[in-house]
Amino acid sequence: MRLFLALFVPLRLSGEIGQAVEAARRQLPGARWVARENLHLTLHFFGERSGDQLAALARLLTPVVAAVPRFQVRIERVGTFPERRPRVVWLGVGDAAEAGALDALHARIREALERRGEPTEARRFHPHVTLARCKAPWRASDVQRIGEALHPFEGVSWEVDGIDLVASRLSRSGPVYETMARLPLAGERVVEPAAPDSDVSSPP
Ligand code: 2AM
Repeated sequence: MRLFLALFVPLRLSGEIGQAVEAARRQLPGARWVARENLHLTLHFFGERSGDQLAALARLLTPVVAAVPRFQVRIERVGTFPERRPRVVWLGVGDAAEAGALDALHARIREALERRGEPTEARRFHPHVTLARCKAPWRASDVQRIGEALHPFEGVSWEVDGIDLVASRLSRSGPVYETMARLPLAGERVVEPAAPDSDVSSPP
């Protein structure tokens, strides 16, 4: 199976993105748009793996991810790549603090994979949520039109409380994603219950 680690856009927000891109859909000839329920940010792409390898990766990564505190992420910027012959439209991560938390999660995962001898990408992490892909490159005027169509979109943000180890199957109607393992981030800090107050009249 083809495996990757993904941060899915929560469904309640992917609808909002879907509405925002509705106008842009009409602007881009020949684009394949990602289904709302599939909108995600890839943290690592493994490629073809066996069931045993999947289990080993889940065992390796579960404690690594569980040590990372939850954080807010914001998806807002619109971009296209590659720069010269653009074929992908994506949404990028918001301000520096949020991008920093995501980078830190990515770095932890990458270190753990490298320690295990897993191949990782040499190039810099470029977190993005792919909206649409096209076989033939768009013209500069197409790219400008999509930028304008998506301009009113103000972005969506949410608290990241887990990531998914996902298997991807190709079907005639596009990729079908199945979460094989859910990897939760660190939970809320447990607050010790206050000792029973014996004297309710005492000042705070
Ligand atoms: P993309 O959104 O930039 O296309 C499932 O296919 C996910 O894995 C997609 O989000 C895709 O990223 C990413 N992906 C697919 N093939 C890849 C590869 N060879 N290297 C890195 N990421 C890949």
